Amino acid sequence: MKFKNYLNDKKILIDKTLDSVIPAEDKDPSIIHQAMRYSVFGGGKRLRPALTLASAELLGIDNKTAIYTACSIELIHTFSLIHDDLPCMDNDDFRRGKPSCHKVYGEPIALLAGNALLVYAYKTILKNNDFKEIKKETILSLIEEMTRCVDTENMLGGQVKDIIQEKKENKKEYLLGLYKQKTSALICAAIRSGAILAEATEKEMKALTRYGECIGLAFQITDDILDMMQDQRNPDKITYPGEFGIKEAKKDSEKFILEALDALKIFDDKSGFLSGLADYILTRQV
Ligand code: GRG
Repeated sequence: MKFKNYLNDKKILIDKTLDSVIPAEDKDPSIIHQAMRYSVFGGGKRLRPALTLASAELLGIDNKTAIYTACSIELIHTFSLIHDDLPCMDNDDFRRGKPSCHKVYGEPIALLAGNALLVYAYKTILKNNDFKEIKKETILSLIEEMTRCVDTENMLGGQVKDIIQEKKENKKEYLLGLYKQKTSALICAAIRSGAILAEATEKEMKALTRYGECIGLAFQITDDILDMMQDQRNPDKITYPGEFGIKEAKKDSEKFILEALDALKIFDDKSGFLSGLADYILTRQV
């Protein structure tokens, strides 16, 4: 199946499940549930949960068994976007072409909606307890993976570096380290979580981890290129294309994609969506 068709297909199941795990809009206190839903159903591409479903599927686990794990990753992603847009962070008035959460609901509610989504990510991953086929040790490993990708060595640390923007001698090494934490960590956790559910071998896990890290780096570099081309770049921030130019940024992004595709070779031709995503990153416009 083509990458776009696969993604559209998975989006239906992902959206339906997300709808079932977040409280209804009119549930008291309704304002926070409205804010959570505004951001979760605000037009996200659902790449991360689709990656969880795809890596699980690659290793023989069906979508039904992997769906709560996939959705918990999307909830963390949405949490990070709400907080990233806040005035004390990137101060972005728009997200996906619509007013950001704090512009609609105000800063205090947006902050709390972000916090609530993290809590619901944990509630959602714990729903795996309903599946007899998933061992308790596997659920613990999933929680460990999810917690690690958010910690101060990963997303939180990456966001700190993004804010304080230290001056470093080797800017490329510094920026790649920051992107690894800020962006690759969650993408990697999405892919690895599918593999954890499937009790992947060490060799499979190593290959998928390398794939995830490379895809994440290429994804963030491309995101920065798109921001720069659409004149949405924050001039106070150092970014890959800002420092090294669009041409070099594109060249390095392609290098990471090739490395990601190389990592998939051990799966022969079974990794359709994962290799399709690699191609998509290089050509994406949104
Ligand atoms: C502790 C989870 C956590 C977060 C706090 C705010 C923060 C620390 C981290 C921010 C990380 C961040 C926003 C990274 C940018 C990643 C990125 C390129 C997001 C855009 O991803 P898409 O295009 O989003 O997949 P859609 O809109 O499709 O959902």
